[in-house]
Amino acid sequence: MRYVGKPIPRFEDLPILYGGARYVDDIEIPGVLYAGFVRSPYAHARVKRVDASEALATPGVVAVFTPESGRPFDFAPGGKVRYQGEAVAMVVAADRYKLYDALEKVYVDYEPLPAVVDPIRAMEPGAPLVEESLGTNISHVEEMRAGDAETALRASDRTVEEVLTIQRIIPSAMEPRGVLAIYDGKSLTVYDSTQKPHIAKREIAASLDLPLSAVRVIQPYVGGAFGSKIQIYPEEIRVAAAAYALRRPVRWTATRSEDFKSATHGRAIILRYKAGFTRDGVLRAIKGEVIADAGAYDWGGRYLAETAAEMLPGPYRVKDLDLRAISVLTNKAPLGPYRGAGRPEATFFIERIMDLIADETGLDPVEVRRRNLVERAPYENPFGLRYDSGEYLEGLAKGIEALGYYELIRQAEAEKSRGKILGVGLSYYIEITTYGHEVAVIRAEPDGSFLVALGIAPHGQGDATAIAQLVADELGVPMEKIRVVWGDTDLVPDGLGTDGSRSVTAGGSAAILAARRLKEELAKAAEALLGTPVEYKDGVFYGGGKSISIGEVVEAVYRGKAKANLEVTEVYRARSTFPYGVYVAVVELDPETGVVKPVLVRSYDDVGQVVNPLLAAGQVHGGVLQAIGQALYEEAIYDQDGNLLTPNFAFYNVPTAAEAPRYEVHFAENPHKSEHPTGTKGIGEAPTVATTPAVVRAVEDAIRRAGGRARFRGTPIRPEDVLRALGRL
Ligand code: MCN
Repeated sequence: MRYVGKPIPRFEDLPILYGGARYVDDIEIPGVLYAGFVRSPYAHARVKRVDASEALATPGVVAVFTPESGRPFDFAPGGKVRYQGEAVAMVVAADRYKLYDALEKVYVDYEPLPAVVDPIRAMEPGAPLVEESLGTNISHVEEMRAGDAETALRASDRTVEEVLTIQRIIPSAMEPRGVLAIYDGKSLTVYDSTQKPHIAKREIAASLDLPLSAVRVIQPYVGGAFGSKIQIYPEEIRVAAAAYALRRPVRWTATRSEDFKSATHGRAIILRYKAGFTRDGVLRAIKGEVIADAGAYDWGGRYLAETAAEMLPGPYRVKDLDLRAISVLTNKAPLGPYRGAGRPEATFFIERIMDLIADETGLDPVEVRRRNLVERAPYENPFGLRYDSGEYLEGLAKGIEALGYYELIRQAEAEKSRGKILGVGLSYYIEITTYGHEVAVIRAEPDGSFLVALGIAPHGQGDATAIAQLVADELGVPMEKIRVVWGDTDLVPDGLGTDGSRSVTAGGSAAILAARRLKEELAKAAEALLGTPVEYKDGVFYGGGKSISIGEVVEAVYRGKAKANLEVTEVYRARSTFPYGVYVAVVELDPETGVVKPVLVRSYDDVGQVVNPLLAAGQVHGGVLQAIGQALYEEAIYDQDGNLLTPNFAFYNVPTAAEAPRYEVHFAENPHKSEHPTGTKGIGEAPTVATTPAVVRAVEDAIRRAGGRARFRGTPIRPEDVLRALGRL
């Protein structure tokens, strides 16, 4: 039996279903202390004095760390806070109640400063400076030029100038951040709700001047992350530092509103551009600025602006580009990667441009894309990204066919006569997944089973099941004989964790290669034991008319009768790989209220080898719904003074099951495999990349069918925007 390609339910689920999965906050440690943070109510203020004396005198309070505590606590660097919710002090107390009482007794003398909230305003001379030492709020500019955009614009039949905006999003994982740190006199163990245990280990060790060998980071079950647990936050370092300083276990679990204010936000990118195209719908050039609203610290702004710019040409042939990727500091929570990280932004922008060309030329949106698409990979995009494999033109035709796009339009027309207003939208995407090195360790057990330990750090995706499938196939043994573990830096020497839709591709390839090398090791021992060259098949070595099972070989090695390495560590370096595909969205519009309901999303992805179609479809379901949130509901709103007006789920609207559309998930038949041993490309982010522009187009289509007219230049599209487009507001 081959496991790859089969819809096997994930084994990770059982503990979640019976309540046995332990998240950081579930881990009980005797004598643990509770940490909490005093956070600034101001978006921008000088911190003149922090008086912790009353808090310290409160019974049950063990310590208070303030700006005076210095490194590695690092509160209010430069004597300022730069966003609402930035921590200024940490209280450590015997229980949660005493903690919350004491937090109110830390008195902070703030001198409020004018805040800058709008990134465009932040770039203007005279704007308040988030970081004075820079002398500007522009923390980074990358000039990204290819070809000759000026000449191509002049040679275009038509040009258009616009500003497109994709709003700030709060990632909203079910489990907020949490840390539990224990110092036993020799080593520091940190339970951390993170996507990157090994990076957390490195940063914690460096901050505390501890050898790496003295720090162990354990990622327990994690209740989702969506990119917001990539950053190693000051809180993680501070909790570890407190445990180390106090020689007592210390824990911190963020509240929801604390996480809303101080975990990274996502998206928040603006494209100011001029584009030129021919009268037959071919995009010739784009010149403009990709501006990331980086928030108070440039943790992710630069990277996100650059990624959005690099991927802006998408799957299209346009070669003349002149872009400036700009990262701008503002008095808001720092920006970080949110599922898709730069590619949903790029795809929203370029697909909006394709739809604009369709509207301006009167051509069918599919035809516009057909006229602009790169025919096939390998292809080097104008900024040097090497699209690895794919048939883009053929993929469009197959996608349109598989998704029944024209049939959906016919149905929408037919429903109109029955008084139902539907809209149909389409998007084409290419995105970039997988990067960097990854590590796997495989160990043979004397009964012929295997333990596989991974440096990736899944937190809801089901990668352990998928990788068990890959390893079982490589070894030709039943999946029950493969146990996959992850999320413990003591089990694997290194790893980059789970982000960038890399886990199955990079982690799985490391695991396959480790298994392959282990087979070679065991073959050496089998040859010594049988005294003849051997061949391996399905858990058994054959040679000279004899056979010996893997388990027997391993047992013999453990007993010193033959020599072989029974544990193999493999490091795999993964080049990026580029999934692509077509998405179609159908929405229903209520012209009375302007409310838009997504009713159907059909996806067609070429992600190379699909390891587990059930899990891959699960990724599509979740990602599509998040992208619908982007298109229609979610937005982190700050007022002019930098107050977060959407500080919890009462104000911030994530879509629920009630808003979910019907899903129809398609994966390309005969997909274009990647060059990796797994043959896979990532699916973890593709749906967030592809869906938003399709939904936006569907809303425009519905408005047109209802007799209105709209071109949306930003998200989210709210009912009032729809009513305005219908001339009813
Ligand atoms: N898969 C497959 N065949 C492929 C690719 C993937 O069968 N060719 C399946 C695998 O079974 C795997 C899953 O899809 O379990 C996702 O694999 P992959 O595309 O490698 O992505 P990662 O596991 O690296 O996940 C990261 C990605 C990112 S970057 C974010 S953000 C995100 C996401 O996954 N956050 C999530 N999906 C999430 N899902 C949940 N439940 N929670 C999050 O926080």
